[in-house]
Amino acid sequence: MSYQTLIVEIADGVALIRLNRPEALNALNSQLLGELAAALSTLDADPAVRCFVLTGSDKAFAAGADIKEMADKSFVDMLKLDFFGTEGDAILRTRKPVIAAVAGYALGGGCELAMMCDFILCAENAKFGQPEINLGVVAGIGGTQRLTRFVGKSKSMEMHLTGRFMDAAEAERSGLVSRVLPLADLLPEALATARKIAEKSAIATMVAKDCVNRAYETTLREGVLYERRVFHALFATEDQKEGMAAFAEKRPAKFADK
Ligand code: CO8
Repeated sequence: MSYQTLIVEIADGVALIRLNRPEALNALNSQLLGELAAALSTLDADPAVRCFVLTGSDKAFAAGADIKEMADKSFVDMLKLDFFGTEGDAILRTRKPVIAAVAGYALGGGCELAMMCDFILCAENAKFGQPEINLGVVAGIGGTQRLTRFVGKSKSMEMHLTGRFMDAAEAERSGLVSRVLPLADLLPEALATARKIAEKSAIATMVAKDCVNRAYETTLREGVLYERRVFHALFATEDQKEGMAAFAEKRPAKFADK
């Protein structure tokens, strides 16, 4: 696989995908989005990959959708292109865990892309924002919905109405990111976290991801019922037998994804 706007490296069960349009602070144009969707769906089916890390540069995870590409589009153009519709679906369909490692700007579509990942680790220099209001538009790939679920209505509304940025400390305080790290530690720690996930049963990680995501899609009662059924179902796997036997025998588990 070779890409013009991404750098992809696979090691120890982890696929590191780096957004690579430094000249535009990784602005998401259709080429990058198409390549990202293709890479994720190809690698999601690759048994050598058990977890993803999605990152950008030290200066920008992504500074939003590519404003220059969008500027002259009409309503009909956007409707026909379904800009980011298909690509966004490909990201959300990824069954293996995806960690966003955010340094620098994660703005507009960049913030929305990070929020589509399973969790966000960020560097101390991270800046999150939905500044679309300054361009005379609003978030278009889930920002009004996801940011509100992450940080609550008041903060989300303020960010969408004013376009102000949230720094790393505020993002952690508000539940947008799981941890803040010094910039130099961000990628090593994201990769170490991904390797830790890659050691688990791939069946259990897939199911855990599915269950947590249910919390966003359904009522508490339905979500708890769903979790209980899949918990029961995991007792049909060899990995459950191995994991529990390994605990009792005081040894590390060797999962076979069966
Ligand atoms: N699109 C295109 N080019 C960009 C973008 C962008 N979003 N962001 C930065 N660039 C380019 C700049 O134009 C500049 O290029 P050049 O050197 O050719 O002039 C280069 O990247 C470097 O940027 P700056 O010189 O501006 O760097 P600064 O450090 O001075 O500023 C900022 C950094 C604050 C991040 C600034 O670049 C900025 O404000 N960028 C735009 C942020 C923004 O408004 N993002 C939201 C975009 S809209 C969006 O994401 C909608 C998502 C939903 C779409 C779905 C459609 C259905």
